[in-house]
Amino acid sequence: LGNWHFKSSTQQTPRFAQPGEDGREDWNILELKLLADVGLVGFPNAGKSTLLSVVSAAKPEIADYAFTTLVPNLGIVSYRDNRSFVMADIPGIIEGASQGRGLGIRFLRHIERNSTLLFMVPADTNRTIKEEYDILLNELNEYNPELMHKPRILAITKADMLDHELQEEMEREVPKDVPHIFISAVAQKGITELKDLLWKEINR
Ligand SMILES: Nc1nc2c(ncn2[C@@H]2O[C@H](COP(=O)(O)OP(=O)(O)OP(=O)(O)O)[C@@H](O)[C@H]2O)c(=O)[nH]1
Ligand SMILES: [Mg+2]
Repeated sequence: LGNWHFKSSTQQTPRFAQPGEDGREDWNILELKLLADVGLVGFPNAGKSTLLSVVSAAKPEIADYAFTTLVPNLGIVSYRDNRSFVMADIPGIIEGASQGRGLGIRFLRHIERNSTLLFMVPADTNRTIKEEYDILLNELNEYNPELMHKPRILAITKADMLDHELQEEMEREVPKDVPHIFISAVAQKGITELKDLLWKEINR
C-alpha cells in the first residue's frame, strides 16, 4: 500500500508506505474461441454465410469463390416468442483441414465451444451428400474426437436447384444417423423448420 492509502485528516501527508515486493513477469498466449449455440460446418461455398445473412442481421461477405469468409462471423438469430440464439459462421473446411490444409485448424477451434453443429452440404456437390458429410465429420474427429459428442444436424443447402424428383432421389442417399433438412437460403425454403430443429437441439 502506498502513502496515499494512509492519508487521514490528521495525517495529511504521510511520509511512509509499505515496502514493495518483487513482481513476476510472464509471457502468456491467449486463444480466443468463439462461443455460439450453433456452429456452421461446411466446405467453402456451401452457403454458410448466405444462411447467416438470411437468419440474422449479420452482413457477412458472400461470393461464389472458395474461402470468401476468412474470419468467423457471429449473428443473433431471433426465434419465436422473442427468443434468440447465436450462430457462428466460420471459414470453410476442406479435406485435410485437421492437418492444416486450407485455412485448417485455425478455425476448427472455434467449433469446440459451439453447443450444436450444423453441417451444410450443397445440393450441387460433385460428391454424394453422404461422402461430403463423412469428410467433414472425419476432419472434425481428427482434430478433436470430443467434437463427435456434440449434437449435429445436416442441412442440404441450395435446394432451390433441385426439382421434386431430384430431391426425392437425394433423400434416399442422405445419411440416416443424423437429422437432416433441405433448405434454400436464397428462396427462403425450410428456414423456419431449420430454426425449429436447431432450437430443439440447443435446448435438449
Ligand atoms: N442457388 C442458391 N445459391 C446459393 C444459396 N446459398 C448460397 N448460394 C450461393 O453460393 C455461393 C457461396 O455462398 P457463401 O454463403 O459465400 O458460401 P460460404 O459457405 O460462406 O463459403 P466460404 O465463405 O467460402 O466458406 C454464393 O454464390 C451464393 O450466392 C442458395 O440457397 N441457393
Ligand atoms: Mg462464407
